[in-house]
Amino acid sequence: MSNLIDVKDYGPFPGLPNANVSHANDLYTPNGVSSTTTTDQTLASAAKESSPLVRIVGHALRTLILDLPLVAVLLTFAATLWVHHVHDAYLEPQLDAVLWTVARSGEEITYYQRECDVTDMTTHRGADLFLSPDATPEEAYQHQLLHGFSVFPSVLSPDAATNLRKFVLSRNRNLTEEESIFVIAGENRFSFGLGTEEPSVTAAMMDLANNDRLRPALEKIIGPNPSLIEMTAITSSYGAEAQYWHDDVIPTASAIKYARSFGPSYSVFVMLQNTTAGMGATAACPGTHYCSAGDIADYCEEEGFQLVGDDGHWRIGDGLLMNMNSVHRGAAYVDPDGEDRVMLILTFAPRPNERAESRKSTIGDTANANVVLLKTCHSALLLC
Ligand SMILES: O=C(O)CCC(=O)C(=O)O
Repeated sequence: MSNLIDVKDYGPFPGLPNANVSHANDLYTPNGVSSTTTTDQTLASAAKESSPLVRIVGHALRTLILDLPLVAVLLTFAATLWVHHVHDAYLEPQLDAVLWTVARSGEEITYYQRECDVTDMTTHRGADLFLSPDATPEEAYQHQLLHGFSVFPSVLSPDAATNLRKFVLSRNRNLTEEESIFVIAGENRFSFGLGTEEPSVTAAMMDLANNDRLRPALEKIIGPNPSLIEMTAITSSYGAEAQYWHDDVIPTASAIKYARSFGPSYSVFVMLQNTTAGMGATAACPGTHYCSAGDIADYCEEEGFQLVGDDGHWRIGDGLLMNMNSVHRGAAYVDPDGEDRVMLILTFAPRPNERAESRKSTIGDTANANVVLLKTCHSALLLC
């Protein structure tokens, strides 16, 4: 049996797998001696040559050239999907809600076109618009619903009013173009926004927020804890001409004709010094907050009147609560001996509330906040 090949000695036969050894490259020499040893030595020396450094560099190159670009593509794709989702689910509905279009104005109207004439004026006497100091919140509320103008006595202490007035006067004639706010008939009139960094502003806010007649009446009208949407000062000085009669929000884009689309808004004008008619005390045309058409400016010109009481004054710290749909104007300043008439203006709207209050801010052409809206109107082709 000497010519039988001993597997143990010579390795597996060609083509027969051996569970213990992988020798795909094994060759059998004519004398039966395997070349495996030679091949293994070659591989071993190759392995020795590919040092750890080469392997690390290889991995790094692969990561840089192949893996990272793939991850970047994947992340970009995921980010794009997310941005689309945020846009479609949140931003677009909000933009749609803000845009006031001709189609929406046709569909969403809730109130008929109400033409007013002079008989719609609720009074012709300034004193009728001043509440008595002991008026209850319910009486103040009913008064406001009737006239659209209600003067609350002493909503600001004389000290708070005087300090705030000093601050406003110190700024008026140094305002930059950016700080100045547009005001109708602007010559000899100044207006700018107030911020809570000024102590006299915060002191005044505390007085107003804690007033036990103004606050409950306002909350009865526009709901609890209303949002403050404007805080400015307007000063008029000798030579200021009468403004044209105007409302601060327009019927075609406000609660008056679109009660479900727009929230109501109310301004509070507080006099920071005793003010007379000659100093340009605000003029009112009461009852116009229910009007959406008619020769309103004409009859207000004839029958409108300035807000001074029977003693000829609108006193320091007295605050007018005014429905912004009410027609009014800053009167001419004609008293050469009068001091500057400084007025604090706060505007309130219902606080936005999920599922309860989603109506948008009204659009107008005079109030500070609305000037911004008006500019947006032009660029977004809104109906204004
Ligand atoms: O100065 C005032 O009394 C009123 C000002 C006003 O209504 C306005 O500037 O829009």
